[in-house]
Amino acid sequence: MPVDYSGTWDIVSNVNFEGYMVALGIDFATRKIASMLKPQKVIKQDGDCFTVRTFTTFRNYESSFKIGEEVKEVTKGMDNRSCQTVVNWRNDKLVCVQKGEKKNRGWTHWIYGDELHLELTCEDQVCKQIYKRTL
Ligand code: VL7
Repeated sequence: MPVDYSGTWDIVSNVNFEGYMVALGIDFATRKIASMLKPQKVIKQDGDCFTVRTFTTFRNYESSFKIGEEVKEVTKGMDNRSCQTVVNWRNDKLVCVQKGEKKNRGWTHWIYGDELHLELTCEDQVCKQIYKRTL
């Protein structure tokens, strides 16, 4: 059985979110608000088609993608940049490359036991988040 990311996931840890936001050029005031947030991910997976919704009390973000298909992504409500974005499988991991103005930008998701892991990368900064399924 292939891995299924579908579900509702609540953040339980968030390491170096600040460094990631600085690398994206997010201003001080927005970083102070964003650092307090407890994002929830709602993921719908239908084969190789995904919708990932990130909800917070401040802003929400949604991305839809099909594995291997490059799409234009505008990171609206985050740093508001345009990227050429593609997500691929690497074994059971979801590996996203966000090509654009920022070097080395992307994210990787994987599931470890009952945890959803996420690494967000921009330039030399890596933010590591862990989510658990809502009960
Ligand atoms: C990554 C936000 C910080 C601006 C607001 C904070 C609002 C919630 O890329 C993401 O998810 C991927 C992988 O799951 C799928 O789309 C969302 C959120 C990081 C970066 C920028 C701070 C302002 C946070 C939307």
